[in-house]
Amino acid sequence: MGGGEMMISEKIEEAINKQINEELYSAYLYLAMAADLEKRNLKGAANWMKVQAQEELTHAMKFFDYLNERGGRVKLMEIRQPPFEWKSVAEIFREANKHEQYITAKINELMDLAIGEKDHATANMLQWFIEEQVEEEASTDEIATKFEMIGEDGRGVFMLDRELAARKFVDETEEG
Ligand code: OFO
Repeated sequence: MGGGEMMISEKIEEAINKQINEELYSAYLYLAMAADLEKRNLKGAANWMKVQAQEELTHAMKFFDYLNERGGRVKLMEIRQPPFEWKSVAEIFREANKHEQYITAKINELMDLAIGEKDHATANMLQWFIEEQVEEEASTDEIATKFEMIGEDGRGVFMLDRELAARKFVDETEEG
């Protein structure tokens, strides 16, 4: 922390700690989904979810690093247990999409809080997440919709699974 900077408020510190937990839960949830997809032998879809889980860890770390940078205290909390099985591959991706909508709401709440507290640095950091959430919602919705259209058509599932196998992890938080 440089001299003269305002210490992060307790309210914002607490909210960021909660968000670190939400992001870690997201990783946990997507890993659980990956495990269910592995069980169904959908290796490509499982790969997509594993990459998603890795992304969530980078989101948690972005908040972790930010809080430290602002002189706040990181307090790790218990991560709740995610479900371990779903009805279908379509349901898995639809649930992932619903979860992303929930996370978007959390990010928006954080932004409202930062604005309310006139904490411009936090609002600026959150801007990255606001944009990221648009992408997160869009990608999960697109895949869920495709699986819903394909339904039980084995050929279609096979093709889409192959497409999802191509996803590779890139740490998007590193670009600022
Ligand atoms: Fe962290 O974006 Fe998904 O949850």
